[in-house]
Amino acid sequence: MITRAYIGLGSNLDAPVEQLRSALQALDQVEDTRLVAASGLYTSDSLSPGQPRYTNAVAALDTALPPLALLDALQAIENNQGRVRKERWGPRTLDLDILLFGDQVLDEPRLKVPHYHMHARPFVLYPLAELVPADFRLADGRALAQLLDDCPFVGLERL
Ligand code: ROI
Repeated sequence: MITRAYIGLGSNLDAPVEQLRSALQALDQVEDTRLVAASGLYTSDSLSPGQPRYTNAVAALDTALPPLALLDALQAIENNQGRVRKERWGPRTLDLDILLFGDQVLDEPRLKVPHYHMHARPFVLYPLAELVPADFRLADGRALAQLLDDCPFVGLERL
């Protein structure tokens, strides 16, 4: 079975734009997985004060992997691109989050889908909106158009 998954990409260290470009290539090379589309790149201030600005994007993948195997593959890409986990919300060379995994709702210790914070993050919602139809709904039924209405395009710059 093939599942359409949406991945949030973020970086605020070591040439973020290059980090995201490499990550998109790496996503296309994950086993049993194909990169279907990528949004434009967006920059915004960090939600945690005192960090460099972030560059973010969203990618659509088709994958035959189950969700936790995809998560393992994403963490391998993060590690490969020099991610060092220090503080929880600290700056990072690369952050890859599974935002949506088909129509699945998952609440597991390692993986909650739809991603818990995505509804409040313009740097996730606006790039996602580039990749899906206007009437798109998250797996839990929330309409993307409503989330966008509630989350103004503030502080976001499309490169
Ligand atoms: N802020 C922005 N703008 N983009 C991110 O990807 C991001 N990621 C984070 C925190 C520190 C919450 N802030 C962010 O983890």
